[in-house]
Amino acid sequence: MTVLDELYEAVLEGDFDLTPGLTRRGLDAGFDPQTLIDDVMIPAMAEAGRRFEDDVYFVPELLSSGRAITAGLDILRPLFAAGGARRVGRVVIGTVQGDLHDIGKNLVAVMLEGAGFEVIDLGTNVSPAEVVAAIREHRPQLVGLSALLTTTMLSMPSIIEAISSAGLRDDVRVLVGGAPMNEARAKEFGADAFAANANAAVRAALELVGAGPGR
Ligand code: B12
Repeated sequence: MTVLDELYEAVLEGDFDLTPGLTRRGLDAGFDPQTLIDDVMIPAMAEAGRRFEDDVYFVPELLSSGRAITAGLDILRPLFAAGGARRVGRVVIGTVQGDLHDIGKNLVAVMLEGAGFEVIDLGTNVSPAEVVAAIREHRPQLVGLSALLTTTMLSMPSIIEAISSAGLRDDVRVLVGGAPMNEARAKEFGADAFAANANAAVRAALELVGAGPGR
């Protein structure tokens, strides 16, 4: 079994004690962080999700896989941050109110850091008032909102309305994502853009702050 297979198994099996060491071994073997995320960690998490949906995994197993991928990402995060020497902008990101899913949001945050953004991560279950307060405090160019539930995604328009009511809508662009989201919903909710995955999120974020390719 290669180190990549072992890392895949560790995330899938929720072996969060093993993931950091295996992630380091993957780096030592010459694999770049992006490969470890795109080709190993995300597919393992996706398989854990499929097992959950097929009633093979239940909440505890899924939580362990979530902890395992997070432990691996923690090893990679400094490398991404170091790579992003050029500062392209500041982003406030969070998972919306009522929603505790943070694996995808954390991935997006890590990759935005890698692309040169300063990321202020508000965590999960973030209220409209918290987003408004964070915009006032940190003055970001971009706000990223994540929702994984069809019920909680309905907090997105409330957050965007709160930003408008606070007179801050012209100061920030709003980028949204998460499994139940799509272009049409993003538009309906008043967001500026939608991205379906972390790579697309980086492209959209760079575009929104005017630092896209070619500028
Ligand atoms: C892991 C998981 C959990 C874990 C979360 C652990 C954690 N720390 O995040 C736990 C066990 C806690 C959990 C709980 C619940 N979950 Co859950 N969960 C999942 C699961 C299996 C995987 C989600 C995941 O992490 N995917 C991997 C990541 C990498 O993908 P992602 O989140 O989609 O993120 C990518 C993109 O969406 C995008 N993206 C994400 N955020 C952002 C933000 C921005 C700004 C941008 C641009 C892009 C972007 O980029 C990411 C990276 O590529 C999904 C099923 C699924 N296939 O999505 C169900 C799922 C989301 N859960 C579901 C449900 C119902 C629940 C619960 C209500 C209880 C239950 N019955 O299981 C609770 C709710 C808790 C709460 N209040 O939030 C349902 C939602 C149904 C719906 N349509 O509303 C799903 C779809 C499963 C299902 N089919 O029933 N869950």
